[in-house]
Amino acid sequence: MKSLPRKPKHRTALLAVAAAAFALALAGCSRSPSPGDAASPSTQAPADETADQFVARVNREMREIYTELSSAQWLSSTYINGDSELVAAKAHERWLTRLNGWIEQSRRFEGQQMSADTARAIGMLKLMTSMPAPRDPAKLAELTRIATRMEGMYGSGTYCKGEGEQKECRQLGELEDVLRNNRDYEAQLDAWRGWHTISVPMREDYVRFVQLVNEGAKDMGFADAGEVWRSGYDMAPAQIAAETDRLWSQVKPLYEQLHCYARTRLVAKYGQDRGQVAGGMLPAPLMGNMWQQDWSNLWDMLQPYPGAGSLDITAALQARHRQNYMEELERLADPTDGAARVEAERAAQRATAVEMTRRAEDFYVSLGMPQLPESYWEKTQFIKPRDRDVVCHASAWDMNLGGSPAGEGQEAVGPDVRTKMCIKPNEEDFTTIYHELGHVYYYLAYNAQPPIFQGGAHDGFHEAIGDTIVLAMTPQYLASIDLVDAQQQSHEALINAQMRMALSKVAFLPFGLMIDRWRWGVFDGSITPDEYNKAWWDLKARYQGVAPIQPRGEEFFDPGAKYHVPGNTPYTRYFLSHVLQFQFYKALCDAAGFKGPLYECSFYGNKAAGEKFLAMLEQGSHQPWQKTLKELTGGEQMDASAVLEYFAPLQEWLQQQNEGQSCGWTGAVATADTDTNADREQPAQ
Ligand code: X8Z
Ligand code: ZN
Repeated sequence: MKSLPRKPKHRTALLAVAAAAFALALAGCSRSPSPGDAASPSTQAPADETADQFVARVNREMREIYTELSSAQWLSSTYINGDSELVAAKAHERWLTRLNGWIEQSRRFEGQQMSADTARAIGMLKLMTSMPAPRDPAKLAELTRIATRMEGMYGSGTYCKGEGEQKECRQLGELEDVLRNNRDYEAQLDAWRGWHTISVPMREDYVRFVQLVNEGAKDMGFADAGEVWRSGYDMAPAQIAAETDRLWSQVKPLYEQLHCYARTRLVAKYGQDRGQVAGGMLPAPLMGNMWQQDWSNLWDMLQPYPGAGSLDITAALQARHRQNYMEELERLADPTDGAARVEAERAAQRATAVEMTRRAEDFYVSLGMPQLPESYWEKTQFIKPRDRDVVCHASAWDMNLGGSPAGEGQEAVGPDVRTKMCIKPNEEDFTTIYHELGHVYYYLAYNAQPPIFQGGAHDGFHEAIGDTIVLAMTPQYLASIDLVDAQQQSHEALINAQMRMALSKVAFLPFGLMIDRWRWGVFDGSITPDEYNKAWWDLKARYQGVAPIQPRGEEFFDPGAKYHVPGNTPYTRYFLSHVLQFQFYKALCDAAGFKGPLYECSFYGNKAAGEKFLAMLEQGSHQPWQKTLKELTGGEQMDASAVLEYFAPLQEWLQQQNEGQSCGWTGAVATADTDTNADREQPAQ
């Protein structure tokens, strides 16, 4: 589910914080409500109901209607066509209508005395969706149609070139493979530009979408939809914006060093003209990733000490895949049968994906967490289906909020959790599985909470769980599972290991910020539709120091080529997660009694660390996140000093490497407009 109702993965939130979360997340039990009922905004609210009774009823009703929403959204994400789109939009319409009804009913209790829990639950209702919907039923329905359509456009996005017999069509996965593996300049440009054609037709829908969610936000008493998003952090909305600035200023010097080093290497590879863009920025199509959010795929170019501690996880996974394929071939009655060989290849892909997922599950189980339920293995989408379009962007789903106990005449229903990915045997997908299982274990851990509190402490917590485990995937851990060779202990090997982590974690930080800087500006009107693309590239320049190699004018809609924009998933959560995960990691290393330097710690197999982690997950969002953070780490603030502690050896090494270079960038961005400057004021707040 998503954002609100949608993908849970992100969803985390459920609550107040969570806003989105829940959208889906809820659900359960029961049989499906009649559509008429669900669509009525004010379903029987007893006149003499107390606030406590109201919250209990909302929790009950949520469970009742949630499964319809999650099932419809699962279908529309795993089988994109006009029918599934229609069904998902309708289910979402019913959900948002009901949510608006609860919010309306809750106004009766304004100013009344009530318990802290009840007040929190009521406050969270308004934050439960990242898609605040207008009260006007026609507009609400229009909103859900647009949202479903945009996500379908992203999932089915296809770039074709050539005519007739020469025509060649590729989807995101194939275009990403080019950026991942092919260092040919023209091939990368073509793949990058090609993917950015798919979002051009979304622009009009997005403009309308913004009008509609803003109307919904105003109906609820917020200034705009961005303010709704910023209200889920147990602090004033303006304060979370300032918090992200503070955290960014802590880590920015480290990012600038990494940027400088990457630029030197790119220039060495492609030359002065092609290896950088005017002002010293990095060329967007050459960073190994469609959005320049993770530079791990440039390992061949950026590896500090080739040969000192090989960390080629992708090669090891591909070898496993080949082995699985050979085994499938051996089972064939006629190994020359072409069709049977194709089936064998599919079976091997699935087997490899399942093996990778089992490996990730094993880490959680080693901490004392339960095995995933059997239904997870039956219902998960592991690989890309051949016969239909799906949304490949990875997500984790809680289909029924933990199921429900047996009622009169009803059987107990267990939790139904799933992930949806198009797994390939490479390092990026391998770590993404660990990330997704973090969401799944969070769902399972907080399923005992009432539906309204089934969310992350805040949405950044939800994103940080699996990534905390990824930090514990040290070279020693990877060697222990036979993915890399036994590791040498040397400074060179350490720097290699740190670089591997930095290309994913440090490179991400400014990207994690800029997306919502853009959307906050779009929602508050400081970025208008006639400058959507310009503002996007201004922010890319300002925060990431990344630029396209040729002007990208308003005939494009480049934000729509990033999943979370058409999918309407708030993105600040990922920035926060990239800070919090280091805090969690440090706390769990302490719990495990680890005494060495932070970057060497793996708590794989440590039950004391696992117990502490699980205790945090079980809290869900029933209390302010500051309290939950304190219980785990001893502090109540998000703080990037653990990031800096972790990367201290690399930062020192980078400074040496960059000596004599003039680092940093200025921002004359290659948009159609030439007055763009990376240093201009940020659009939103
Ligand atoms: O969207 C995701 C996850 C699902 S919550 C795969 N991530 C962000 C992205 O891909 O843009 C994880 C890291 C950032
Ligand atoms: Zn996630």
